Amino acid sequence: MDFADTIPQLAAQAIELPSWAFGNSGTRFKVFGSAGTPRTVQEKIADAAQVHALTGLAPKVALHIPWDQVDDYAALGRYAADLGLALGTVNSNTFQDDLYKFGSLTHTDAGVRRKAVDHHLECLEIMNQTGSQDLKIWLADGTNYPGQGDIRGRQDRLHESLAAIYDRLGPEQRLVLEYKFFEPAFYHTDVPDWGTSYVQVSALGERALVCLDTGHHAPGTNIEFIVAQLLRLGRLGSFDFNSRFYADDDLIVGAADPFQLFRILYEVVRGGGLDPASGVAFMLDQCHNVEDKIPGQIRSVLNVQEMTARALLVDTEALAIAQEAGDVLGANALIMDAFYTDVRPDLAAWRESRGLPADPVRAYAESGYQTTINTERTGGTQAGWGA
Ligand code: PSV
Ligand code: MN
Repeated sequence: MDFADTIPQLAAQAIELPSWAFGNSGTRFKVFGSAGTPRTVQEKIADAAQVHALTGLAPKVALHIPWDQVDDYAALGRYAADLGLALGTVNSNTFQDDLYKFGSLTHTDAGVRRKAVDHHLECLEIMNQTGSQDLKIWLADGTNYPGQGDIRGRQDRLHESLAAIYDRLGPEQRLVLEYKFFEPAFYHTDVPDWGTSYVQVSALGERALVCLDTGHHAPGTNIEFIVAQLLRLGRLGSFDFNSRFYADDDLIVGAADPFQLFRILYEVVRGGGLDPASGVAFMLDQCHNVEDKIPGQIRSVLNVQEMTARALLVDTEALAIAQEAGDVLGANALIMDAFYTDVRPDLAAWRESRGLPADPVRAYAESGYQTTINTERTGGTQAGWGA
């Protein structure tokens, strides 16, 4: 394939931005504030609109509830639409309330489970107003010590709670269950891996799917294998893209290991996941702790686009022949040829042909937007991860 052949698929690519990427974030040691940080969800959406305007790649913003709570979600949807965006995935949050110290959907106390289920029903109500398709569930549930909880009983209760939520999905809505191998619980986590998520969502029904966060695996995990398997099973609902060196680092996607991102996207292409009809949602789940947030998000969507373009360049016919012939090095060379192809000049020219800046990061720096928000956004409380 030449670059020109990849354009129809690149043109259909849409990456959802997380509202929380625009707020201040940090580690348990320090959250640094920065000039121009949004104080409201409306300001977060306005910042996300900059990313889309300069890249043409990010038409949706995901919300996190209660961080992005407002009185009128339909009005928030209209506000986003006026800026050229739609509201996307709604993320629930049962990890910051004292009530959930020992679990939420898995808790032994039926009253706590009820509260956690009700929170998800509230998220579904918000989705009805915003027109969002996906309810994304990530649970902090787990235990820190052997014997602390009944691991098996927790799985049973998780199923019951998820079923109560699934029952209330609208006909166009989906439930996506995200897994994470550790943190904040360290001995066991109730949804630690894709297999557990797959088992739980399969028991619910066809509109329950797995969310794969690229930062949620042990070092050395072959994530592209998981992508291939979930696509094969028809259960890959969405990605949370980010990158990691050590743990759930939430760094810019493709920054730590662009080759891994390429390999993941190659399996997406191979499994038909780029086709919008596949229903795979591409989301970022990142925080920008020390770098500027808007250019950080611009860099992120460009990284996904660049590795998608390279993945599309793999000569799949020649690869199939090499694989069948047992030509190990020949097959590997075909993958590496695509990975080492610098698509940036072609992407820049293609962007310009559509009226977008050749270099969106530079265009943002020259736009004056950052200076404007730095001076205008004074007073109020800056939004942060968790607020
Ligand atoms: C958990 O680490 C997670 O990846 C989930 O997607 C949360 O909703 C998100 O991070 C919050 O940043
Ligand atoms: Mn995530």
